[in-house]
Amino acid sequence: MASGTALIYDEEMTSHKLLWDDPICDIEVPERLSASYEQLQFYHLVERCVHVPAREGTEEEILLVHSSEHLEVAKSTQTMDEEELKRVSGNYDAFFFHPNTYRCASLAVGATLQLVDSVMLGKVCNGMALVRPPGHHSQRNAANGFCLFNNVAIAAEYAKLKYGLQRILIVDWDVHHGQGTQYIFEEDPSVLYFSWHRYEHQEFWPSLKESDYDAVGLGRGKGFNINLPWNKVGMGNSDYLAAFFHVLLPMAFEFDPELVLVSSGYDSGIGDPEGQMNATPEVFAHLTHLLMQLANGKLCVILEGGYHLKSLSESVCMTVKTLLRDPIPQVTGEMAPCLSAIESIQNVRAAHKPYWKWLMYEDTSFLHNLSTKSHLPKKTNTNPSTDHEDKITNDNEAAKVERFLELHMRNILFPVPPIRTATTQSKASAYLLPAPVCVVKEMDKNEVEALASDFYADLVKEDKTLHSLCSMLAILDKILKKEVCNGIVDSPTASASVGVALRYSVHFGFQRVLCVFVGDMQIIPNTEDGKVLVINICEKEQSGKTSSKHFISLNWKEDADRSDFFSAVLGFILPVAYSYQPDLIVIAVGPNRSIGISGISLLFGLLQGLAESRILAVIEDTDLNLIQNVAKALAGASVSHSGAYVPPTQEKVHKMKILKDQLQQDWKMLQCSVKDGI
Ligand code: Q9C
Ligand code: ZN
Repeated sequence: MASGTALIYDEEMTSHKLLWDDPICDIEVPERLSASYEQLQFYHLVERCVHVPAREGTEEEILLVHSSEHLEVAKSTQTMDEEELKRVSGNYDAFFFHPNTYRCASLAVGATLQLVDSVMLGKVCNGMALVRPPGHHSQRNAANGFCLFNNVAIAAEYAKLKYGLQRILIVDWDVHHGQGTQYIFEEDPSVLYFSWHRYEHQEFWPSLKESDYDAVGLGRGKGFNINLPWNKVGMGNSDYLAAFFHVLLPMAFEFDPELVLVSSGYDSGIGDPEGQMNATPEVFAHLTHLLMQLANGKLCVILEGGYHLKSLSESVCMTVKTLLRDPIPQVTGEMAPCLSAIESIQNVRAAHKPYWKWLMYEDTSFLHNLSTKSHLPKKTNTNPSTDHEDKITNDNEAAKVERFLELHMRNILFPVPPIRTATTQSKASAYLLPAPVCVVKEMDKNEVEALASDFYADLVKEDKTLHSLCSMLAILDKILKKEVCNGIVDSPTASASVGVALRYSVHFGFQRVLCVFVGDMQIIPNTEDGKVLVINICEKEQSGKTSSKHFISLNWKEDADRSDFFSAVLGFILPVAYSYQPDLIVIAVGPNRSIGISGISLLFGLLQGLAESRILAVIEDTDLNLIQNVAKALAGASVSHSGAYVPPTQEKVHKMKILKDQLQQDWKMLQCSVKDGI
């Protein structure tokens, strides 16, 4: 399997610059590129990447998307004087030409295609291209919004042609709508295009009706264009994550792309003058990590917008760090999407219900609201307490941005353990594990006996229990002391091991431990009020155990070889986990598990976004294949699932809805509709 992260940067792309006064275009400066690259150098991320050179895109490649007229106009600007350049630029909405613009735009296309080639040929697993000018506003026959050629759209056509790809996902997290990309693919079912964007009921540039949630694609492309309009400024980390959990990711898993391209604009980040949003740089680590679970990890990130130099460059670093598989920093702030975000999410889900099996059983009885949607900004606010402040003074705003970015500096510099995964040599699993693993010496028996008897005196009387506790505690200790990131232990008595692990971690000082049980296990009741959240995934309801805030029972039985568990992980487990913000995760896999191996790998992969990636896996299962897959997931390998994802049955959707309704006041990231009285 491919490993490594490509980084593409060519200083020449800083030569494209504005030569005259233009208050609309003057934010698209060369420093956007150089500052991002310098920050990558500062964090020593450049030397950890595979350097891939840029090249010029060929005319043939540009013509995959653009008209020959457009190409000829662009070429003709190379020899123009300033006056002529200004005149041609005036033909477009928000674009400027410089004599070297054609050369730069062609390098931007070529750099993007070099990245696609590196990933598709297996030279690297993923990568990022720092390019200028950006691309997603550019259309077949027009420059627009600082964009001349649509780098990402060309890359998608190129990948289809050169590698025969049939399903490509484009995720556009830039704060502007990539209307250019939408127009290019709106009739094409082989490219799924997702964009969220500042919209404000069509008040915000480019102010198009077709940027709204009801533009779902045309003809054979119906259902393959997803617009999530933000109707308020101030959207933050939880709004973005909710959009991924409740809209993009389920669609993406059902679509099952062979390659993921990101139109990676950071004007959706905090401090940006265009976006006016609140998401901190850490959120881009999470978004990147979530997308790394698709397409076997084949992820190409291509720069689009981003105009606050500090916010932009820190967010670029977060993205590259995540591509390199460093632990994921925690997101800050209360985890609850705002009302306006929930409204948008609900609307796009309803609009897409006819096209996605996963949405088939959605309740859309509120649909009459949609037909009366207003194109005027709503001045009234039905629930101000859950909404962002509309107006903040500029002084406050700047200070707040500085504070956030300072906080972020602590996050990005947190130490990276040199070794990711710890295990003991107790079983055959050790030599099956992918490197790098750290084999830990078991803890001394007497020490453990003393330790565990504090908590569970009768447990340690049994010799095999004591033995497995020795292994588990040795590993847990390394995780708690941050010597390793995660660990895996096989235990004949998983529930006992987990019971002790939870007590030990809370004793150590952890405030929130998320514990996921998969399979039949005797769950030792926890007395650590609120410091442990249990999610129990099993086939049958345990008698007398109904769900409560800190004990959630999710009954889920997967059909053999048909993985429908993704919808429960995305729509339920992740939202609960992100609401809780654990500082450690313990996952126990026991006998009679009702979830297949690919579902379990997915669970491990996705939960690594939390608790700074600290996960202890306790496996009570003799299936070496399972242990191997869990170890792989912990080491950061992407899940390969051979297109086995299927949507859940109506019965399961119904079950999940009841649980969601019961728990969404406690775990607010579950909220994805405004009906039922949020
Ligand atoms: N009144 C990108 O972020 N603003 N482009 C035009 C006209 C243009 C943004 C305002 C913003 C373009 C790649
Ligand atoms: Zn933008």
